[in-house]
Amino acid sequence: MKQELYKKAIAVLDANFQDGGFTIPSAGLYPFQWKWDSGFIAIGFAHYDVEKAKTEMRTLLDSQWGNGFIPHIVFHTDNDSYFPGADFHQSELHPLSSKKYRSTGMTQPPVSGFVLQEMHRIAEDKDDMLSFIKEEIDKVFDNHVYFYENRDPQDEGLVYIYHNWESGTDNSPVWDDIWDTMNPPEYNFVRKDTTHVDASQRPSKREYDHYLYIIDIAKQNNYDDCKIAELSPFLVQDPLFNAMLIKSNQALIELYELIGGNEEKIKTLLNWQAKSIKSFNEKLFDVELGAYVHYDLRNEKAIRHITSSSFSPLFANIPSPERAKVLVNTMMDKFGGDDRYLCASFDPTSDRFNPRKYWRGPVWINMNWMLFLGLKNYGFLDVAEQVKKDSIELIERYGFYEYFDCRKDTGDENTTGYGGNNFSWSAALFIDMVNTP
Ligand code: 2M8
Repeated sequence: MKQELYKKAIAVLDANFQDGGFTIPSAGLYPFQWKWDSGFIAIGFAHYDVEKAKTEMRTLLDSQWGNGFIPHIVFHTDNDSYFPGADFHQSELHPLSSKKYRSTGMTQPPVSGFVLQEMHRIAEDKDDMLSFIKEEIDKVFDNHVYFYENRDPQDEGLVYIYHNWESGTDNSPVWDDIWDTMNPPEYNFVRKDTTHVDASQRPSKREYDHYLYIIDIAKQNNYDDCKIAELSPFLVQDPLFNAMLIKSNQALIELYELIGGNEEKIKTLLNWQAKSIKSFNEKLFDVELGAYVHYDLRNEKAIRHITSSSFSPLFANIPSPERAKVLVNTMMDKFGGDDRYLCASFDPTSDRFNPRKYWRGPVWINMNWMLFLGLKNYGFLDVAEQVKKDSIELIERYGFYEYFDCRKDTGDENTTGYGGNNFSWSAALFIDMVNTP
């Protein structure tokens, strides 16, 4: 069975790989290249087609802007089955945007550093992979310079995101508190996502109004970072985003050490690391909740909800062993239980939890992959094993879907996986987890 599924995972990835040298997340629903998807996808390819893994990352890093920024979607084609597309985002408004690719003017979690390191770990021919990494690594470093120089206005070592789409966890209930502070206009537009996926599994029209309004503010200011920091109603220090930055910093340090002769960059990275990890632990940990939480920088207050992002610092070695224990207790207490798969994306004990809707509760394979590695790293081997087992079982039961119900019994025998099918990162990270003892 696993053998068959493994072949199917490869078939999903290969079918989603495009002539332009990138992989779409899911046919129909997501027809372009997405930043963090690409990173996870490259890890999957690295197990069986090294050239495709390299191409995926090369293409992504080729979309970098003159200021080091890497966009969240690269619009390689004129496909109009996705909204909002290139004409809405208008990346050309920014003076340093790529002249080669149209893109969005927002980014996504900084996965590239740790992805390069994973590719090196997986590669059989380490020398060959290291030469590839040598060609690309400075682009990732420049991307981190961009973050620390432009996204950290109070010089804390914690970077902000200015849009929920930058978080990757797009309509998490965490953002509801921010939507309450806004009153965007009613936009007239044609949704494309709900022609591919049942509307009950996607964000509402009113939520989209908020998403578009933030982009409009950024566009009115030509995507200028200082103006965005000053004016965006959404300005958040996200634990998942910052954990990935920290994980990638560490990966860059180790890769530069392997390459040799990059002392200045290593020094810079070490300074960022020390400051970021310290602030992360001081500012984002909520002792009462026993978990890391988001911080609303616009309204200067913590957003006190537990999400799967709350546990992502395990992946980046951020908590002390004692704090890691607290985190795992919180996770098992609120998200665990015999009747549930690990790990729901939002606190199942909250009244905002919705097991069917996008980032408001379902299980996501990329989050599980991170938790699996993080838990293992801290020695929580049983829980790590459970996260891996649950991920595989969900895929065996439903297929390579985008997200899954965390309830083992939904009360409806027609339950399927949710969102897009033949979803690339579910396939890619399945391949990686199966290969990781
Ligand atoms: C989802 O986000 C896009 C916008 O970026 C959408 O809903 O249209 C999210 O799950 C995001 O994390 C992911 O990268 C993207 C493509 O898989 O889909």
